[in-house]
Amino acid sequence: MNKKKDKNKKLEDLEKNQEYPDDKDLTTDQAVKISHTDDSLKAGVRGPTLLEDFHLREKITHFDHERIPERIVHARGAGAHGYFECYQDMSEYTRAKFLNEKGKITPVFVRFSTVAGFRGSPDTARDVRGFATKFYTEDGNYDLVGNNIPIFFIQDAIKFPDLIHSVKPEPNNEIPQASSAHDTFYDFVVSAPETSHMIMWVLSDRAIPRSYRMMEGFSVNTFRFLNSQGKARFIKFIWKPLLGVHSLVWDESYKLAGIDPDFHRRDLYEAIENSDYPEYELYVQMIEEEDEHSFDFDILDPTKHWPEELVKPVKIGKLVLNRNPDNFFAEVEQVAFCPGNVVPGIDFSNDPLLQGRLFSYIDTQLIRLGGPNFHEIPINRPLTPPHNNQRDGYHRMTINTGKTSYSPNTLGGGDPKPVPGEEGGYVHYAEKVEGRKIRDRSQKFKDHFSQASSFYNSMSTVEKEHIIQAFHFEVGKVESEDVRQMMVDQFAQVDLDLAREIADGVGVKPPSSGADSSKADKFLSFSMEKTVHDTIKTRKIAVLALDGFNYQELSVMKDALEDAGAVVEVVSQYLGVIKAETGEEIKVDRNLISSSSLIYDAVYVPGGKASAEGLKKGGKALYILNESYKHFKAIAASGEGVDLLRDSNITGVSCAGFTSEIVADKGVITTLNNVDWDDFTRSFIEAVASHRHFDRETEEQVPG
Ligand code: HDE
Repeated sequence: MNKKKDKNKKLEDLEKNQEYPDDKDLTTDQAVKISHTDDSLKAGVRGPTLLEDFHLREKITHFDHERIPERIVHARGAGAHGYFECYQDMSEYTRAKFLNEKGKITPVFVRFSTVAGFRGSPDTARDVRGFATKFYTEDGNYDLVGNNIPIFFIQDAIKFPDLIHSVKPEPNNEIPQASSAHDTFYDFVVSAPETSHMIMWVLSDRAIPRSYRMMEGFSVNTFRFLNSQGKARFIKFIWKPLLGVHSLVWDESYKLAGIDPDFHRRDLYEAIENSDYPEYELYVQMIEEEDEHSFDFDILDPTKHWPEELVKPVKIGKLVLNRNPDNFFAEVEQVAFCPGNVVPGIDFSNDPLLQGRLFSYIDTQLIRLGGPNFHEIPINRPLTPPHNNQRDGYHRMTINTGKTSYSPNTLGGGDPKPVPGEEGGYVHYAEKVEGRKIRDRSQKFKDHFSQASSFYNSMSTVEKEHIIQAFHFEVGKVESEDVRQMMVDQFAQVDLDLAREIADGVGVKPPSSGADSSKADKFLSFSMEKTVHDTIKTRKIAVLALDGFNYQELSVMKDALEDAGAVVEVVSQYLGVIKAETGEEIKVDRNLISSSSLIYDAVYVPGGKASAEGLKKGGKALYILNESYKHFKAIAASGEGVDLLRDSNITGVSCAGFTSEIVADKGVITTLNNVDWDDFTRSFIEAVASHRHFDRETEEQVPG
């Protein structure tokens, strides 16, 4: 025995004193250093390649196996690391330790995603966004796997495969990619009217967010908080972004799919690299067990929202995303969320959608990540290693020691042992359940339209207009006239006028009767109109200039915007530098050919005769202005820059005349000269902060 120990010690010493390849040395997977990698081993320079080339074989074999199946839904995504800070001790409601101490910090990893598209599909498709958070808590990992829309399409998990089959590309020709605008999806919608409420949200601007950093996140399903006395409450979670909830407009979203399919991924990555860390506050809505039946809707029905006006959200903490992943595959692709990953203090409800989800996520990881040991992949590991008798299987990393892998045991001292509830072990809520086995749903689940009408009634005029346009686009792409007619008839139960508008746009008969949504409850929290409009932090603004620009104007504006937290890019004909009319030079960030109004929130054209004249010639600058106008973005111009604006197709607004005035008209801010520059920059900043100027909506549209 001692001899064996002695031998092991010698081996350890030997290992310590060896010379190993350092991390700059190229080696095989067996750590053999490689002396030549650019040619395979051949019998003569023009001879056949030899099978004994282990370096070639290993490299190609590994490459052949690089792909894993993409997620069946939410395949397209982006992720970030960060932390969660608890604002207040919530132990009155939950024993979850990460919520039991003011100021407590918990590391997190978040993955945002779209649902329908393949892994390489465009970020800006009209779709629900996933917002999944893994909290690495001291109680173990807790996953809050939510979406940016507070409800869902269906009420029961058994219909999920049908829903997804209908929205995915059609099976005969695999068209269309990342789009719900096709026959099978709307055929499902009219066949399953429970989808109506969700369709209203998905056809609203919520489904085309400006940024992952500017959307809410919702748990959707009903969970429970459980305190240490065993008292339970029904809960839903909400994430609210500090930058407010903002969207693109549809024309912009689908063009962005071509201009920059990575738009949201890039936006998240760049914000974190610039230390503009995305921040969200976590709120919880709580309903006492005794109030379970006090609402018009069933609180277990995932197609129903708990309006904030009825169930006030309590702010409980903040999420900060402050680190980009080092390796997309290892972290973003391999992260495995599951709504069933809960910690003591958080429990489930009987929401039938949630119950099915509890099964689905682990099941999908088994195929996607190749076996039952995906919790050992670094991104999925809890902070402390797990201890249990699970063993072996594909890709097992842990080397379990000892010979007992069963419980109870005496040979291993009985370890690992269960931990009683009062010492931190998970205890399920002792809910009393009884009932007959039945395939049915409760009566309130069967009201599919009240909240959909309420949602429509809560929208502003512009939001309603955008919903109608979205119906025209989506249903307009449905080839089956029957399905188009059934869509109109179904949505007459949400609002008769809405259905008539849809009918006009998609060429079917308008309904003669239907619901009047103006009589439905109005909840302002459904609308995005009242969101944050007082900051331009992280907004991207293009400055269009060529040689001969006015240095004073450009630099004052650039400084003011950057001081307010915006990201300013100088866009010019070519990369390099441009020279002002007074001789100063400034670096160009992007050339005109690679730029587009779509990647900016706003645009500014400084004066300088040669610069403005030159910009008129190519057409691209005029196009950028037109398109920015069409997409309701803030525009500013000064000096001769105003001429450029006048030469564009923008006719619906007034520009500064020949006096020293500042004219602000529907988000277009102009001045000729000699004005108070503080006032000018402030007006532009306010216009950018407003996000979009929908008062242009009724103006004649410019081409763009
Ligand atoms: Fe998911 N969902 N889902 N889902 N879900 C998946 O799990 C599923 C639902 C959500 O970034 C899959 O790991 C069923 C609602 C997000 O990795 C899969 C049902 C909500 C993500 C799955 C639902 C979500 C997923 C596919 C109906 C909002 C991406 C890959 C019962 C609360 C997580 C995977 C990530 C992913 C099943 C409905 C959110 C197949 C069966 C409702 C954010 O397991």
